Amino acid sequence: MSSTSATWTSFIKSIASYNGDLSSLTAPPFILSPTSLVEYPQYWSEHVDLFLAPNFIRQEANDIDAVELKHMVAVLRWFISTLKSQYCSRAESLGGEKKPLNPFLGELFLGKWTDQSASKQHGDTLLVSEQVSHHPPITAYAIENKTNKTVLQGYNGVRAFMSTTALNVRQYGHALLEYQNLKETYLITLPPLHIEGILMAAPFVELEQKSYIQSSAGYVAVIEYSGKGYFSGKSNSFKARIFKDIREAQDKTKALYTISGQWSGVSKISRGNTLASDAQVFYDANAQKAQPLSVKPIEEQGPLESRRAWQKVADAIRANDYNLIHQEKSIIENEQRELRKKEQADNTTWKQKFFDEIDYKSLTEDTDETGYIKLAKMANLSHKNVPSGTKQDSSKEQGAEEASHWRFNQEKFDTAKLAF
Ligand code: 0T9
Repeated sequence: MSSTSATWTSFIKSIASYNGDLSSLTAPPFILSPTSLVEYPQYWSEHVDLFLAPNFIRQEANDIDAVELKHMVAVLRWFISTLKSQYCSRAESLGGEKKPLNPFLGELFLGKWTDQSASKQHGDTLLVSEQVSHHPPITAYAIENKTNKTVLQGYNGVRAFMSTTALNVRQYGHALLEYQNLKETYLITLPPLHIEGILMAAPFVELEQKSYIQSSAGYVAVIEYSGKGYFSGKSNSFKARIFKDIREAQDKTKALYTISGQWSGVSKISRGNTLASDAQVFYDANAQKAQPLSVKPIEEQGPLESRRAWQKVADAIRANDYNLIHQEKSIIENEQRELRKKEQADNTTWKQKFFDEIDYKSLTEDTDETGYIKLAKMANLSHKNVPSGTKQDSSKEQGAEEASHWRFNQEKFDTAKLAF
């Protein structure tokens, strides 16, 4: 334990002078995860049934709610169901939050969820995830169900700053969820978070502030996060409200629905602005088992596929062999350096496989096929290069640059005819 605490102390010192570049952090082996960050998009769809659920919701004769509102409630339920996978799964499987492997440029992660529904109306759902940038690190992903014409696409990058006790993390990017049969699209922003427990060498994630889900039908969900010691006193708490539109969201009493509880446990839902004493269960994270995706055996994977590329490093991490970790990592890093040198000499750049960086300077509401600009405006959100969920009129957005955003190239993906 004493050697552990010594390396941990020096690690803490290195984070204290941390400059925002995650690759510069050299952490002791026991805090390393054998999984690359390029795998994390799988957490969006470990509850495939909820992801596809809106497709199966119909307007009923005695409905009080418009069908688009029913869809929004279902999308919110799916979103809440992703949080435990996204933010608690390392704590559950590895005993605490771990530092993921820093993906190399062009790294891929492919997998699928097979249809396990009783109705067999779900069909298979595919995940393609690609490291589209190394400096700064950005992962882009698409999750596609062709049977139900449902596509989630997004990209993600983080910036982190150490305060005295916690690592504060801001996410850049967003997700767009399209139900093509329903002709509805949803913009999803990514919440800020911080890593607590670092001083005690027992790190865990806590979400903070807000995130938004804006429906193309107008409805908007505002989700507020809190941890231990806030309004409910419990960790992983949230309160979400659904409004008719963003104007109504100025006044909480206008909420159509309120959902409150723990995203890693039970949450409840009521109509209106407060949770009634007889509120129905909205989602119970412990009652719904996550369905992990299936990935081809390593021997059948291509050289850019994450688990194949990192296999030796991952084995060294599992064996707790610090020298071997370092040795195997260096091989990958040197290869990457050589590749970049060669590109420079040849006057070329790396070509991303399935995603394009779209320059939004030249796009308008009408020419942006994804509907992102429109949805961001509907939610009063900035579409510039600012942390996800930044409001349009906030001080941070004033001087910010117009951003480029990473978009899924369906055509390239279809022509590649990948075998999953
Ligand atoms: C997108 C998610 C993100 C990635 C991770 C901050 C973090 C890297 C980014 C934001 C996913 O959709 C959701 C979940 C967890 C986030 C990670 C938690 C974490 O600790 C790491 C950072 C880079 C570290 O590893 C810091 C080192 C160490 C002190 C923590 C163990």
